This record gives sequence, structure tokens and C-alpha cells, in this order.
Amino acid sequence: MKLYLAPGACSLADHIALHEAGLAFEHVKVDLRSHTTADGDDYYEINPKGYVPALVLDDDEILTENIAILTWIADKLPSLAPEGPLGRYRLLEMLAFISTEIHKQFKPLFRPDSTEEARAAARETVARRLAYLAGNLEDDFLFGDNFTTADAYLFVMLLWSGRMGITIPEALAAYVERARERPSVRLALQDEGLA
Ligand SMILES: N[C@@H](CCC(=O)N[C@@H](CS)C(=O)NCC(=O)O)C(=O)O
Repeated sequence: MKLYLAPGACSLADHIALHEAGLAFEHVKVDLRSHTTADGDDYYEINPKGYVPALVLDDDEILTENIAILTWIADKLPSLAPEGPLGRYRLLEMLAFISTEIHKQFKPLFRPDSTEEARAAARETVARRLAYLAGNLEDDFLFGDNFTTADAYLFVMLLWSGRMGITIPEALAAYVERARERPSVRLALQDEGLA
């Protein structure tokens, strides 16, 4: 199995989740400006969408989109999803929230041509979404004591928030530090040169 990633990008979530699941995989870095892989391949030939993450499975099928990849990984190790009859759907609900309501809201902050108004509005939207999650956090992680693939995704969003000067609620600042202690997180950060 091969994970195509860019250091510190959203693909870090999939990287952490693969380590959590204990699955055997290699990772290949992608230069998102030139769309060239560290192996020297044209990334568009591998993933025509041109963005990371992409996971090439052992049968050479390619899976893209964080929501799909993080659900696939949780299906391999069910403790990476919340328990209960609705567990898989609660995971999808949370992954969709993080993807559409948090991840995608960062867009103006990454675009060099964004106005200051657009940047301020993006910071405010993300801060509001984080406040919602912080208000619902009861235990160590999003669904209790168990770290799920949604936590891997939220962890990356919180790293970005810190970098972009977005206010992180106290409960989530402590959450980041708890997540950092996990071997999967340490390993992925180290592999991506971010430790
Ligand atoms: N819808 C995709 C979006 C992934 C995405 O935004 N990837 C960014 C890095 S975090 C990227 O590769 N951007 C470069 C590009 O779009 O060319 C998903 O959720 O997997």
C-alpha cells in the first residue's frame, strides 16, 4: 500500500490513521507545486485530481478523498470509529463536518490573492467551528477515550489553526498535546519532517 502525501498537508491525517491501524504501507511525498512525486513521477498520472491524499491499495485500486480514506482505514480497525450501531455514521458525520466546515474554510488563508476581509472571515468561521467541537468534547477525544480517524483529521486542522493565528479553545489546545503523545502521531510527524 502506498500513501501519497505532502508534508503537513491534510494527508497527515491519513498518515497518522494508517499508523494507528498498524497497516503496512509506504509513503511517497508529492511536490504540490510541480505535481511531481519524490520518485520523479508525474502525480497527475497517479491521481488525476492532482491533490493529496491518494492511497494506492495492494490490488492497485486508488482511493482518494480524506473522508473515503479515513473511513476505509477505520473499517480495517473498528476501534478507529466510535462504537454502537450508528458508530460508522457518526464517524462519517464528523469527517464530513471536519472536511466541509473546517478544512475547506481554510482556503482563503492559503491563497496569496485573498483579501484581508476574506482571511478574517475564514479565521472567524474556523474558530466558531472549533468552539462548537470544544463545547462537545467530554473525554480525551472526539468520541470519548478512543482515538478515531476523525481525531487524526481534527489534529491536522488544529495544527493549521495554530499556524494561521486562529484562536484554539483551551479544551482543544490540551487535546492537541494529548494527540501529540501518541506513537502514531509522533511517527507521522517525524516521517514528514515536522517533529
Ligand atoms: N477533497 C479533498 C481535498 C484535499 C486537499 O485539499 N488537498 C490539498 C492539501 S491539504 C492539496 O493537495 N492541494 C493541492 C492542489 O489542490 O493542487 C480531500 O478531502 O481529500
